[in-house]
Amino acid sequence: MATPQSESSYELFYWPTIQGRGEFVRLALEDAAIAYSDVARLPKERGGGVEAIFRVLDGNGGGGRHFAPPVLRHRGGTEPRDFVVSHTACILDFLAVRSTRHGLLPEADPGARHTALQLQLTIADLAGEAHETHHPIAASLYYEDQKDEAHKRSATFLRERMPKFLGYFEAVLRENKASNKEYLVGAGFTYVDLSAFQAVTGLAQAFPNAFDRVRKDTPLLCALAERVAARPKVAAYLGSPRRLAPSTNDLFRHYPELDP
Ligand SMILES: N[C@@H](CCC(=O)N[C@@H](CS)C(=O)NCC(=O)O)C(=O)O
Repeated sequence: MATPQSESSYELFYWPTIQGRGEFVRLALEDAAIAYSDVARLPKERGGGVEAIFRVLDGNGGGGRHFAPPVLRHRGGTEPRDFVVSHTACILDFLAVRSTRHGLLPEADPGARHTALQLQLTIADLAGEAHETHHPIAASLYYEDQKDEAHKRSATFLRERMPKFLGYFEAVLRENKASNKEYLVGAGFTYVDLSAFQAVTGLAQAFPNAFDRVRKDTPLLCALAERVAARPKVAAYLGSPRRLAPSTNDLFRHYPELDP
């Protein structure tokens, strides 16, 4: 198998300098050892750069128009051929269903697909609200231009919404544990566990004080995140240059003033 950064039949189109929503896809590709190109991180001479993202959004990637990255292109497959898909949850569902040998969904349980998708869409909602903590008015404005609103938005997010989201995933894990299941989808490990790791890690990094306050109420979720981080392929990825460092350009951002 080629290394994940080499040319391959899977191509991810995502902003090259941030983890963002692309990271949910990167983690799935890495854990499943699916070879892929992170196209916008390639040099322009090799078809990379952010221009590659705009080409695929504009429908010049061979798979219709797409609203926003991440976008995944699968080239030269047998079924379906040259497929292009956007929206994080759709991409993960596509990857998981396309080949159960990737191990992103349990083979035996057809119901697991929709349980996984429903959980992943809840993570998408959480990601959207986390973004609003620093961009409550408009993504097109600088954080500095919406700081007052960001204070108010992050206060309610940290007081009400983050505990509700994390408490929900904790309750799912608690119920699964009662029947000796250790992952978010009862039937076994799925891509949702990888995304939950990313959400927990992102929130803990962005809001260390607020996260410390919910940690005691979410022991199973925190333990799941640790187990995911220790998966050999995930651990190798996290220690590699492919894993981008957190920053104040990212989806999960640490601004000390928003995390009293
Ligand atoms: N629902 C989409 C949201 C995609 C999204 O918001 N992408 C961001 C980057 S993480 C973006 O570049 N959006 C541009 C825009 O909405 O105009 C998903 O889950 O993938």
